Amino acid sequence: MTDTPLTIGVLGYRFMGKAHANALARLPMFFPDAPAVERHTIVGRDEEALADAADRFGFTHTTTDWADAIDAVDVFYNLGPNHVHAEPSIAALEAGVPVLCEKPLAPTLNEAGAMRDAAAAADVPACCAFNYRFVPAIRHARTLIADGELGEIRQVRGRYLQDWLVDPEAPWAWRMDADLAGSGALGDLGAHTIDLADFLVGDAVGGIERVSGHLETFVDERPVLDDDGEVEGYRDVTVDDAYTAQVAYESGAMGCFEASRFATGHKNDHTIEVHGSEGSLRFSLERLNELEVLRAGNRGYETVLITDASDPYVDRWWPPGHVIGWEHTFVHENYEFLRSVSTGNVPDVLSPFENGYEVQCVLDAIKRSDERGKWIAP
Ligand code: SOE
Repeated sequence: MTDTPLTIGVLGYRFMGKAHANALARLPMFFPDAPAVERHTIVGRDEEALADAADRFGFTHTTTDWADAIDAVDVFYNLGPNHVHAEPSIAALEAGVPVLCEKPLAPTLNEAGAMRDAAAAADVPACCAFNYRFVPAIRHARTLIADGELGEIRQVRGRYLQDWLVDPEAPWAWRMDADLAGSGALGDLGAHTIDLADFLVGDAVGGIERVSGHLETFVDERPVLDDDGEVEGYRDVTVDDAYTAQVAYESGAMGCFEASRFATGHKNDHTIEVHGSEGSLRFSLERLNELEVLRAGNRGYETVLITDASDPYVDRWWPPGHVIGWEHTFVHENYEFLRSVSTGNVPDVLSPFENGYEVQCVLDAIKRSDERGKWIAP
């Protein structure tokens, strides 16, 4: 591992920019064996906002041209809106620069395929940032399943419920536009659940044989606000506000998935349940330090606090019971990704672009199934 810090370039400085910048800043203190990094260049369109973000997030350079960033750094993070995932990520890979790209990989299957192909042709890590793979409780669940503690896997149930669009006057944003986002709750939230289900039970249930999907848009136009927060007009919502999907796995196991931005009372409730012949488990992001486990012979679930030093990453933080939060998943993810850049070895806890593409195939099949009103093979 060289002593020279890896210079990091980041496209995007809002929500995901802050999550990853925070993660990069935490690494030296909590993961001293991570490669040294320099928060080098931050990319965006608004120079004033960029300068402020660079100052707050500890980046030394800014640019409004992502190509300049790719030329200047060792590693490129694409944290922008979905419609800017493909071109800069492909350009970085063609320049031999490793890429971490936020989920979903792209708005369309074609763009995701081009990203997958660029990653296959490049000799550097290219990963899709599914941060919930890095929750200690999820990793404990994955070990229980892999060790056969649940027996034969029969059903997996995932739901990602939020309520930030219940107000019809909530303003329009890029996540509501099919050309910019690809889909709504399906790609924004469903991508996490489809990936996490595969991460947990994929080895046990095989691939997805067919899907049946249903998408709905409850509010079909929203206000566009000007710089003063005043309504200057209305714009169509061209994506789903909620989706449900049924999945048939090759093993005969069944999947049931849904997401909503209208689930009043649920703020960020990503819940996964797995039922096997010998037991079940249940995880909810709103209680991310806990895992509920039901073992054969027990009458009900037991709630286990996953904060022991033996649990993944926990020993890096605090003693047992001193719980961690949502932001820690990004620290774990950055640690694993940057180590893959430094060593060239991409562990299976990361999601290479090939996996991100497979998730995109499922999202696309769910959307096509809804359009045709029939089961579709991904
Ligand atoms: C949507 O509100 C969102 O920010 C997703 O885009 C993220 O991927 C998810 O982790 C939290 O909710």
